[in-house]
Amino acid sequence: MKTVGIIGANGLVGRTLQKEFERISIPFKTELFGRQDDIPSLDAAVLCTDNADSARLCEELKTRVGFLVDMSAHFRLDPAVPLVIPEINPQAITPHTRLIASPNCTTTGLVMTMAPLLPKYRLKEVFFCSYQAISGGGKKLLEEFHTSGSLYENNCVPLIGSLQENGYSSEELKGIYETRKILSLPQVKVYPHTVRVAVENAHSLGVTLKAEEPFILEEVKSLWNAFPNLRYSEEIVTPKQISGQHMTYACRLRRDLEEANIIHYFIAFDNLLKGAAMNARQIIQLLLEKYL
Ligand code: 2RA
Repeated sequence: MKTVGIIGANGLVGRTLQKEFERISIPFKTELFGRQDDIPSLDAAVLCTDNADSARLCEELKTRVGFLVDMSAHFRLDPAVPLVIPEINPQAITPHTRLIASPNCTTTGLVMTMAPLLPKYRLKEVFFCSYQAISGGGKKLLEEFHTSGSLYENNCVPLIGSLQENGYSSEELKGIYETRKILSLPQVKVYPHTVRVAVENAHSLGVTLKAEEPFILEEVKSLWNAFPNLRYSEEIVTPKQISGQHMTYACRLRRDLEEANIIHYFIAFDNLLKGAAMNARQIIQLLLEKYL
């Protein structure tokens, strides 16, 4: 029986991943590790660690672990490392791949709604404003949120990650560059604005999307509903409602009042599931089916 390790098993993503592995009956053994533990030889491992630990562990483990799935941002933009969402670009994993990066949670929700449209529409530009849950910031932020007087209490905080010299936040830059890489659309223009809101779990985004062609709303809805793990809802969908669910939801689709090649919509998804642990579990399943 194959053995898959979860490294950083005590963080929010690590714990959610344990539950994901328990939920599905797949034939492998799971072993749990802290980020400082000695790691034995494994068939595969998911690194639920920060950039620095992931960089160190990938180097250390490359001869002992068959496949590494990294949840941090460290390798995501490395051209030699596939950045994979199994519904979108499983083909990015080749027989030679040993290290796979799992994307940023906000980018994941966004591209889940862009990818299904690509066969019909040439997407040119996307603007989004995110309403990101506290759980996306990890266990410490969640604890801080539950402490009275927290900056996040009853608030919206328009900075996620670190502020860069160009005025963008690191989270916004991930939205730009990871979107281009996952969708293989190096020219697509991405206008991100990321905000942390006083919601415990599940991210949401307001999105404006521009294509070369005029959008047909019923066609967009059908393309979304035919895509795995994505649903269009005619009712409004809120993060609180869908927290704990595996689907990414879109709602409030409308065509721009002046330009037929622009649509606006809202999406909500569980950032710890499709935005992180579910995506990692799907990558492991894909590896088991094809390469392990
Ligand atoms: C966040 N996307 O919500 C980030 C990291 N997981 O903070």
